[in-house]
Amino acid sequence: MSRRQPARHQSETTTDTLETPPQPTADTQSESAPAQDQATLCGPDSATDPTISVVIPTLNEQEGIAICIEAVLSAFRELGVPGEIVVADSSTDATPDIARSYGAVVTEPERNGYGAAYLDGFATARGDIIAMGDADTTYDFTELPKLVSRMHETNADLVIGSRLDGQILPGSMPTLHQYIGNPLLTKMLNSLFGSDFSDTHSGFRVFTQDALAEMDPSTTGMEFASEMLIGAARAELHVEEIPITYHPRVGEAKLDSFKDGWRHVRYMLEEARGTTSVMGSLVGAFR
Ligand SMILES: Nc1nc2c(ncn2[C@@H]2O[C@H](COP(=O)(O)OP(=O)(O)OP(=O)(O)O)[C@@H](O)[C@H]2O)c(=O)[nH]1
Ligand SMILES: [Mg+2]
Repeated sequence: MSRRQPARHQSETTTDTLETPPQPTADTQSESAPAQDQATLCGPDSATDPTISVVIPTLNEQEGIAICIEAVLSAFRELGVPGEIVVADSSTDATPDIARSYGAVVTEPERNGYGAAYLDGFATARGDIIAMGDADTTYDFTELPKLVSRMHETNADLVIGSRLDGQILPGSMPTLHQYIGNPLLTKMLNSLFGSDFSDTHSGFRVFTQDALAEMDPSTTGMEFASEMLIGAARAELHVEEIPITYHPRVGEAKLDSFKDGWRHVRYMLEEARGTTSVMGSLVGAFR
């Protein structure tokens, strides 16, 4: 991975704010969140600046959102810094009500799509550090502190949780994705953009606001995941990867394997056009 001067890291603020305790709705699957969780949560009206913002896109994730938020709250407690949870929601189910009941900031993206949701959430995020991840319990947000620690220890701009270098639990990733789709798409991106990522489709990432400005993503669909990393490679950001455990999803998948896989391929080829010998890179990658 290429290296450059580390991006700015502001010192961590203290955790002296107490927000309104959560009032989970009746349809929340989990137990009530302990009041102490709120000691480090910056809600929508909080005057405290969060150190970290966790941005979660949601499209009908009422089965997973509470579990994810509780894991984030546990991570904030462990990190000992004020944090906010931004849920970029396009749901028609109880997801936004559950998120609000925990004190999350809920935004309503104007456009549909995974990328559009993240763009909306990132625009709202106030923390110097931003974390991103799904609301379907596949990523374990209690692993967040180890990504943040790696960022601080190495002055990284971006830390990626790698499933392919970590543990993929049974039932969490279709065989086609685990052994063909994700490795091939990862290899393709690395070949075209001279990078060395181990899992370009991991959606569990932590980065600085400065790194976000340099990656400058703008796509609205699932190709957003590739676009961010192409931006990171081009900007020669300092990227670190850390093995994570990938868990089975709750709720219905929103990903369309072939349609979304093709969006990534098409996006990569369009981006690479004119900047590199596309055919040469691809032949080299799969020789
Ligand atoms: N707001 C919003 N969120 C979305 C949209 N599409 C997907 N999401 C959310 O983005 C996250 C990633 O979508 P997933 O369906 O989990 O896609 P995936 O992780 O590639 O696929 P799985 O492996 O099946 O989980 C989830 O939290 C979704 O709810 C959308 O159009 N709008
Ligand atoms: Mg998912």
